[in-house]
Amino acid sequence: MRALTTLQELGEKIKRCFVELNEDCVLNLVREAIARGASASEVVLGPLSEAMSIVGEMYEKGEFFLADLVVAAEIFKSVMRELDPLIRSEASRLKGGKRLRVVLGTVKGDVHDIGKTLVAVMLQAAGHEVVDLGVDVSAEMFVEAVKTYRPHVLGLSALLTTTASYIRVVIEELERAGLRDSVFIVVGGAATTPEFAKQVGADAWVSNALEAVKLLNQVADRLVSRGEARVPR
Ligand code: B1M
Repeated sequence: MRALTTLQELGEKIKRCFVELNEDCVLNLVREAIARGASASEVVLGPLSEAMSIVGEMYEKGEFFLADLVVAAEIFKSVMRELDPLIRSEASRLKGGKRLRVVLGTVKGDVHDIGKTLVAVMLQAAGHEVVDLGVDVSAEMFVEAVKTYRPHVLGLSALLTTTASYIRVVIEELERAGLRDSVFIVVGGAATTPEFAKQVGADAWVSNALEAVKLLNQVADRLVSRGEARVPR
């Protein structure tokens, strides 16, 4: 008798269909994985994100063109649209008792928004208030947003090696404006690492959206125990 396809095998199939840029195949397999008990965030942060990295590597090797990256991004977004209610419901189970206000954006020169948007969606669903500044955000805009919204946390995303160094510029501008110590700075995105985050003077680095929620829930607890967290106005 043919063995039932395991979730791991389904994950591999999802990756293959994604790399073939076959949207219908990806969506059908994602639906099957969910029906068989996979969690939506598991699918998005697992096989789907891994497949996106493979697409990126193929682009780097010249096996894919920029147009293929655009198609891959559209497929990823289609899956995220379909799984959005499930992702939100799963993240809402990570809800801590304390809410933080978070300002989030992809830095100047960088238009990659899929990962940053996923982080925003999961943080919101986990009960935090998120002000998403979008992509290509200048240091001045970040400083203005910190002045306006007085967030507990500032999330900076960078996917390009050329734009990652701009994170340092943002932090220096915050220092100049006397705002650096008012906010906990978290860095993420493919062009960043924990070492990089430390070098540029950020407070933390996270690898993915789930880690971002877990970290910010811990930060919320820490700030509350120091009497510093407040329910966002
Ligand atoms: Co571009 N791109 N791209 N791209 N692209 C990369 C980043 C690249 C690594 C591909 C490669 O060559 N291997 C490469 C950068 C190389 C480098 O600098 N070292 C690259 C390049 C070169 C470029 C262009 C320069 C290509 C060109 O024009 N010649 C160009 C730049 C445009 C610009 O920004 N100025 C470009 C354009 C594009 C598209 C527009 C076609 C498209 C983006 C569409 C969009 O975002 N709307 C695109 C894509 C799709 C990619 C890859 C393939 C996938 C990115 C992605 O969406 N991943 C990418 C390869 C890769 O990243 N390995 C690549 C899925 C997403 C869920 O993961 O974004 O990592 P990620 O987010 C994760 C974590 O990183 C973390 O949590 C997220 C969710 O789990 N995280 C945070 C991210 N931000 C966070 C913030 C936080 C916390 C966690 O704050 C609290």
